[in-house]
Amino acid sequence: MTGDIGELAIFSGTPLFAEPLHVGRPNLPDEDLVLERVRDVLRSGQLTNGGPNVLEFEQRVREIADTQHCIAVCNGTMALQIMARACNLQGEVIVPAMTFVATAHALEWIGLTPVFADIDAESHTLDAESVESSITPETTAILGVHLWGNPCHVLALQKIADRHGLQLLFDASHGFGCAHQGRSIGGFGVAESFSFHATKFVHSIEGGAIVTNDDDVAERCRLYRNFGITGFTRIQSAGINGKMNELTAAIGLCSIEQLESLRAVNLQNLRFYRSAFARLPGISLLEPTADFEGNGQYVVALIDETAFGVNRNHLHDILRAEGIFVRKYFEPGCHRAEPYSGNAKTLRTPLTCTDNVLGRVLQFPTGAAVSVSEICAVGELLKTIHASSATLCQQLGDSRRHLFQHPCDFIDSSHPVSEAA
Ligand code: T4K
Repeated sequence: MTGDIGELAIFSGTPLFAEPLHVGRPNLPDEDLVLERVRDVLRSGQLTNGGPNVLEFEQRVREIADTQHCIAVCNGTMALQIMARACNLQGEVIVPAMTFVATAHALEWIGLTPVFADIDAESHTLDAESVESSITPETTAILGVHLWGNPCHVLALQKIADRHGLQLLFDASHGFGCAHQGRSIGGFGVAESFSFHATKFVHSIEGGAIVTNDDDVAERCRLYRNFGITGFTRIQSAGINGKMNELTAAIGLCSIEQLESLRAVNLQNLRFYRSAFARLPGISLLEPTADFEGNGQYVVALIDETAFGVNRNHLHDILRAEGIFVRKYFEPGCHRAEPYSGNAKTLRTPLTCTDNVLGRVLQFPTGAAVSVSEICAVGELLKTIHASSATLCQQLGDSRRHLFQHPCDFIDSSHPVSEAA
C-alpha cells in the first residue's frame, strides 16, 4: 500500500494478506510425533475409556499446573460442568460477564444461575467489590476466569469466599502454563478447569481438564466423567460421558512438548506488537499484571477512538478486509447474551468497566502461524489508518459507498460490515 486510503481493501483495494492472519489459528504439533503416537493408539486397540495416553496427559497437566489431581475430559465446557457438580454447587454462582459465553452456559445447563459481576480495567478479571455486592443468600460459589491468562485477584476473592462461606473455583481455560507470584495457575481455589480446544496455545483439538488438590472433589470428577459407574456394574450416581479419548490425549501430549517454544513465539510476537503500538496514539496493549508469567496466547489491544481517530468497530472492519482477522472477544458480554439478557436474577451490580472494555477491546492475531514481519506490516498499516483517520471516517460514514469484506471472511457475512459509527 502506498499510503493512499483509496487502496484499502475495504474500498475494494487488494487485501494486504491474501491468506488471512487469525486469532486462534491452531498451533500444529510436530507431524511425525503425532503420526507415531496415533499409530501406536490404533495398533493398541485401546481407543477410549481409559488408556495410557490419557493417563500420561493427566500426569503432564498435573506437573505443569502443580496439582495433585488432573481429570482429563472431552472439552473445557464439560470440565466446568463436572467441576461444578463435583463441588456440589447450588443456586447462584458469581462469574464475570466478560468471558466466553461457555463459562455461563456450562452453569446454566446444569441448573445453576450465573450472576454477572464486573471486572477491573487492569486485569480484565473479577472485581472484588463487585463480587461482594452480588452475593445473596442463594450464592454458593464464585467462579473467577483468568481472562487472557491473567490471574484473578485470588487472595481478595479467597477472603470474600471465606467470609461468606462460598466455594472459590476458576475457569482457567486461557491460563495453561501461566504462573502468578511463583504459583502455577491450576492450584488456586478448590479446583480449576482448563480448555484444550484447538484455538488454545496448547491443545488436543478438543479437550479439557479439571485440576485440584482436593481428593474428594477429584474422586467425584472421575466418577461423573464416566456415567457415575465404578467397576463394571456399580452405578453410584448420575454421571455423564465426559471422557477424553486416546487420540485426543495423544495430540495433547504432542502439543505439550511445544509449550515452551510456543510461549517464546507468543512473547516475541507480543514484543513486536508492543513496539508497533508504542508509536501510535490511541492503541494500547493490555499489559500483564505484576509478578506474572504468561503464555502470550492473546494479544489484547484497547482502542481509544479520540486519540486514534477511528473507532474500534471501524478499525475491526478495515483490518478484517485486509485479512487481519482481529476479534472483538467477548462482545456482547454474557449479560447481553441469551438467555441472560434482561434477566434481573443474573445482574445485581452495574457492569461499568465490562461495558467500557467490551466497546474498546480488539484481539490481534498471534501464535506460531503469525510472523514478526507480518506484525510489522500490521503496524505500518495501522500508521496509515491513523494518519488518514479524518478522511477515512468521512468515507466510511458515506452511506453511498460500498464497503468490502475479505474473500475469506465468512463471519457475519449476513452483515457486510459492522454498523457502528
Ligand atoms: N471458558 C473460556 C474462558 C473459554 O474461552 C472457553 C473456550 C471455554 C470456557 C470453553 O472451552 P471449550 O468447551 O471450547 O473447550 C473459540 C473456541 O471455540 C473456544 O474454545 C474458545 N473458548 C473461544 C475463546 O474461542 P470461536 O467461536 O471464537 O472460534 P472460531 O471458530 O471463530 O475460531 C477462532 C479463529 O481460529 C478463527 O479465526 C478461525 C481460527 N481457526 C479455528 C479453528 C477451530 C482455525 O484456523 N482452525 C481451526 O481449526 O470460539
